[in-house]
Amino acid sequence: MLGLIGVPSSAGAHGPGQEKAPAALRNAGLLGALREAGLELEDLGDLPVTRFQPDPANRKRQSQPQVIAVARQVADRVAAAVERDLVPLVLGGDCSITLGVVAGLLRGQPDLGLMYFDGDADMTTPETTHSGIFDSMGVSHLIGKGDPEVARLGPSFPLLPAERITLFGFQPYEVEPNEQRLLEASGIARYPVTSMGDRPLERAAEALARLEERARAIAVHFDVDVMDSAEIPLANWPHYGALSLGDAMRCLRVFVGTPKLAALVVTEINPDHDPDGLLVAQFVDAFADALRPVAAARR
Ligand SMILES: [Mn+2]
Repeated sequence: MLGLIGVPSSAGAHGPGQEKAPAALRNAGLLGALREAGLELEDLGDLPVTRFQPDPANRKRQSQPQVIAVARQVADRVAAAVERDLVPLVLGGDCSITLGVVAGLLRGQPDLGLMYFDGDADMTTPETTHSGIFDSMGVSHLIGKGDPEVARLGPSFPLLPAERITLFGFQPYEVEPNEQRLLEASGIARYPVTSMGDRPLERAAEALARLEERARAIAVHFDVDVMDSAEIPLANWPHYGALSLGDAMRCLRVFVGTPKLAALVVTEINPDHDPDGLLVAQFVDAFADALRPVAAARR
């Protein structure tokens, strides 16, 4: 059974908006759509709202205390859900919440792997960032780089070894030169969107199989910016030349079909980009459909 946890936070974002996503998804009927798709789920409610605030005094680590506070709360909620044998479905919120999800899962499952399905590599650090925004620094902190307090959010350090992280769907032109250097040195498995040609599903299956060999449990991080903003402009930070909505959802279906699924995190939906609610509704339908394999696996 899934345990739904809303994380209405834009603490680590480039601006406000994403803190509205859990409510927007609920209002668009996400829970009903998931149940209609055959999923059993328990609603564990939302964390308190944390809205983006600029932090001009800390240009390279904006809102670090807020990012940490949210991630700690997420970790506690996730760990409590796992203790009750629920698979957390975490609705963000900006990408920095995945640090909290991983930290929470690690309490019960040290051999965790992460499928990072995202339009970015998120490998900047306070040393290399131009913005100081933590949602573009998540993966570097998972592997122990960057801000020591953020990197030490969980029960292990680093939170994850590089060989148990796979980046899938990032757009190479979004990766900055310093980020690229860290990425290459890390040895993290990489599946840029530009390497997929017309076979994204085969690439997804291959990426998952490789990660399954190295991890006993797998968390899936799904940033909606892995989808083309020219088709579905929901992501907080637009991405073009990304996967189509259909291909992204088919890849997601592959990832959540793993028998090792430990959690699913959905990030970077900004409902301010969707004043009529039409895109969120479209997303909810496609997302619930992509999660059908989870229902089948858990009957
Ligand atoms: Mn992203």
